[in-house]
Amino acid sequence: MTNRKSLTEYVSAFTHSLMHLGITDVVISPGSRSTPLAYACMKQEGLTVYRQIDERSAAYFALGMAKASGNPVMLLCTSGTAAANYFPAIVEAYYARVPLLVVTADRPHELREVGAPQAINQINLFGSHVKWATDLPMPEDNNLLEFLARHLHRSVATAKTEPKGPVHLNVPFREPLRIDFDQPFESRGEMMHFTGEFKLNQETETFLQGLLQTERGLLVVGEMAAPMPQEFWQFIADLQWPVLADPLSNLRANVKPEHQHLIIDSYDAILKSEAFKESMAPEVVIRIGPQPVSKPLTLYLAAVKPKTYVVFDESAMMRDAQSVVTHHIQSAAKGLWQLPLEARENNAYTAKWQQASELYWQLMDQHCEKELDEGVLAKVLFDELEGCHLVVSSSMPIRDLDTYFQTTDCDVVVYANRGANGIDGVVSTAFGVQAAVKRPTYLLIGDLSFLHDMNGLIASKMQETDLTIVVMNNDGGGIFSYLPQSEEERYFEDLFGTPTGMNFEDAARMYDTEYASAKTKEELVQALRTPKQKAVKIIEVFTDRQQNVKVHRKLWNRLSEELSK
Ligand code: TPP
Repeated sequence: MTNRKSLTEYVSAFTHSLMHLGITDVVISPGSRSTPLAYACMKQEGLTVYRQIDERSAAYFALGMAKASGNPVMLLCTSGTAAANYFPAIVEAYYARVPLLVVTADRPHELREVGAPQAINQINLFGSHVKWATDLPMPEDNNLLEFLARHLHRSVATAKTEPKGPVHLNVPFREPLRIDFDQPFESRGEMMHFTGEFKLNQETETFLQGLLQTERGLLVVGEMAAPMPQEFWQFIADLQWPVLADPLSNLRANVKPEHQHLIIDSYDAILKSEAFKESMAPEVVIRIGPQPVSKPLTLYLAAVKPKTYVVFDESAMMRDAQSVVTHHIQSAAKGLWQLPLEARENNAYTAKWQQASELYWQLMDQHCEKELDEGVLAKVLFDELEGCHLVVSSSMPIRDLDTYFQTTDCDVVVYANRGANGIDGVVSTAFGVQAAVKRPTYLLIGDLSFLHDMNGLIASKMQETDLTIVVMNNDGGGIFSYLPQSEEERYFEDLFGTPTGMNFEDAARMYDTEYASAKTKEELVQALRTPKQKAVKIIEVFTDRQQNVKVHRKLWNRLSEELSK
């Protein structure tokens, strides 16, 4: 039997090591088997505990926090299906490279696989979707504490090493599970940890310097975790290549007016025009970050097959779904902008991209003036944002972000779950982002995605928050109307449209959030500008799926016409 003294010492050493390793946030879901660690986390000075009763939401909450802070967040739950509910968020964290420390409490070894209640096989439960998994030993009365400290050190270091990701610690506890709150803890010393900088070697530098001489070059920037430093902006100002900035690159907001013309934020639309594409093939493409959201860009690069397509990626698993990358530089992206570069003049190739982009935004202004659809309403939201974070869901919200979010000097930081593109857990991700940044946060989400994680709203009952949720309610999955399935009427609504006929006013009442609805641009502006009285506000925007497709296509057709002139 584990005695209370050893148990207390073990969990105190556990949380003490977490502090030493720089873990500051823990998300706990209630359950009995995790009791000793849950108590220790509550007791540990410097650790902030967040709570969420639904483990699926809890894991997405932790994911949102870790995404926004860049620091691993610890999850703690009891044994059984509680642990299994972490899985979707772990998958997302793995592919999106977000550091998580997933701690699942377990039965002691003699109660595994023998029919004991709430006992499932938790060893390697998350399979190949974690960077490392281990089953810790029982907290017995022996000399385990140094071993525990080293395992925690390895866990946190693994989660934080690029490519970052989740690590799973399975921790068995034997009853009784209560600890002694008054037992003092004396650390036996922690291991110190230092890291080194990875630098490009001379050969790589020379190679890149050669490529940068071309005038027909494109710099593609995928999702970026942190705002770019001043050095980056100087580099692209000197380079004078078009910078195709994914909506998650965070290069479209907080951009000084003198740099805004360097950012091409309309390529997703421009590259739908055959006339434009024909004359604009690049000689060299350099990409930092993952593949952008834009399908037209992906298809374009796959079709052009640039002679030189360089990707900076710290991981050996370099992201290249189209097999078009010709050079993988296994390094942090900053290796690129740290290259010395002489300032160039604006060239004709870049100027053409910039002119097309200017034309796009002029047409967009006219379009938004005249038309009303989900995209136009999304733009109303984007134009209202300042001094906040924005989380967007998968499906049309991320695409609307790509189409309608114009480069601005306003302070908006954007996140989405693009590791596995799920429509699940998005409400909780937004709460997690808010908890990490402690700023007003907005969430743009479709009705099905919102339904998927409505229980995420429980987070507002457990800790302070400040979240405005704009639900685009088009009564079902709007994205499918843009896909080839929509050409076949049979079963379309049954299998893809999946209307539910639901609206969220009653849900708002149930979760005690503020509620407003909007059908027009003016109503949405008013709902956004009316000061929020409660921690969470749901603004439900009613749109029509068929109308959305019609209006979207009008925009593309008009742009194509203008670009072919
Ligand atoms: N289940 C998960 C967890 N993730 C997915 N990406 C899907 C299913 C497939 N899927 C992609 S988009 C979509 C579905 C079911 C519809 C989303 O509808 P909604 O959230 O209302 O957004 P809209 O398409 O209307 O923009």
